[in-house]
Amino acid sequence: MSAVFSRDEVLSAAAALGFSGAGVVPAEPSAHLDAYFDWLAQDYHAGLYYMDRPDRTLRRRDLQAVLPGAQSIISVALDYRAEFPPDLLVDPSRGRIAAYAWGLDYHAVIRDRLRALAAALKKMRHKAVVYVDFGALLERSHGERAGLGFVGKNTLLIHPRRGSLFFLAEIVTTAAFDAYDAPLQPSLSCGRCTRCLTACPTDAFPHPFVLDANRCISYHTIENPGWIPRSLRAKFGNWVFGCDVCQDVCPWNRFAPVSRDSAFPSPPKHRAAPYVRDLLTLTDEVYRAWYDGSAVSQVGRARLVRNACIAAGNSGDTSLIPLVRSLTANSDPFVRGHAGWALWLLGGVDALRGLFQRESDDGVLAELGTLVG
Ligand code: B12
Ligand code: SF4
Ligand code: SF4
Repeated sequence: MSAVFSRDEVLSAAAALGFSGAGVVPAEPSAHLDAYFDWLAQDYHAGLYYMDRPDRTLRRRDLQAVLPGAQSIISVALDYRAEFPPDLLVDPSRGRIAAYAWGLDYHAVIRDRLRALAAALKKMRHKAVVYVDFGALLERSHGERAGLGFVGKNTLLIHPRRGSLFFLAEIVTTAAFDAYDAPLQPSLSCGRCTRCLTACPTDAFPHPFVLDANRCISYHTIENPGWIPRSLRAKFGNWVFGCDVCQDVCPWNRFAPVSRDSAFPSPPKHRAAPYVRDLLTLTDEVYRAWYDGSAVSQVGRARLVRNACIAAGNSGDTSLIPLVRSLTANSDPFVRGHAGWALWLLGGVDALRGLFQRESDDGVLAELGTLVG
């Protein structure tokens, strides 16, 4: 077994695989573990129960639980910014999809490339585990240690020349390296800027550097499988999958380069800003044709239609009333309930007449009951 690997060689190999940044650090726990445990203690993880599972908290605390004998972490970044007409994104007749989901699903794209990198380590009989997003690893914290950026007040990892529109992923390995990377200079930071904190539509930052997922549009549109809190819905605007507001306002993203990676091309309109009308009538076939292979395919059609009901309500477009009304007979109770809310917003209490008689789901009845007061 080769004792020590060359840092420069592994970084060149990462660049050859298309990664826009890479760094190597010793396999030590995050210096901000306390911030993670405070976050859990405040229930800021909302319904992301996997964040609090004992086996997961153990792995975040102790990298030896991830891989016995772990010596190093290779952190990589992949830019995903693509060009798209900005006026279409803010058109209320269109739903808005977060930019990270416009291209191919990054989990698959990155996993395949990192496996190629890990194969070189395995060839030398080292162990190597590939992590992309889902793993029990504080990716931003390790990325920060590896010099891939600094943590902004919006909690994103920001690179001074590339902004924050990049994904992170890692290889944890038993291999040791001849040199290790260091964090960026401490002078690179948010300074006095607070734009993201004030721009967040739902006030999801209780403090700088801390996000409460219970209030985050990204959490609710992607991860929440059920009822979206009524008090937040009107603040969602036209977001139907994820949210980019705290990145769009960040001055560092003026420097975010357009990705040259074939996995993240300029998207067709339905990938970034589909008409709300089209989402309200989305069939399984069209859903598959439009979103197969993208991160949007992970949430399922019903959740996207539920989110489109909120965007329909927020659009103020009364021509959508017939489509929203027909969704109050949908087979999915969450679609029916959120369609009821949109109908109430667009047509008032009178528009809800007749819905109670044919409804049998307790959750939907409770939702409608609250709307009529
Ligand atoms: C859970 C999760 C979410 C949750 C919660 C987000 C959150 N802020 O915690 C939700 C669903 C809301 C979410 C949303 C998004 N996510 Co997300 N998410 C994750 C996931 C799976 C875990 C994050 C986590 O551990 N949170 C717990 C908190 C406590 O940890 P943390 O925010 O990472 O912060 C650590 C923390 C603990 O170590 O302390 C740090 N720290 C460092 N310096 C300092 C300084 C101070 C003062 C403090 C207090 C803390 C601190 C350090 O940065 C990661 C992937 C992963 N495995 O890491 C992706 C990840 C963070 N998400 C990502 C993305 C792209 C997004 C979205 C942009 C998607 C979208 N457009 O809708 C939004 C952005 C919202 C936002 N402002 O963060 C990327 C971020 C890339 C980047 N450049 O930062 C990641 C890394 C996925 C990936 N593999 O690329 N996400
Ligand atoms: S993703 Fe949107 S809702 Fe979530 S913290 Fe950022 S601006 Fe707020
Ligand atoms: S908007 Fe300002 S405060 Fe927020 S992350 Fe960017 S630089 Fe930091």
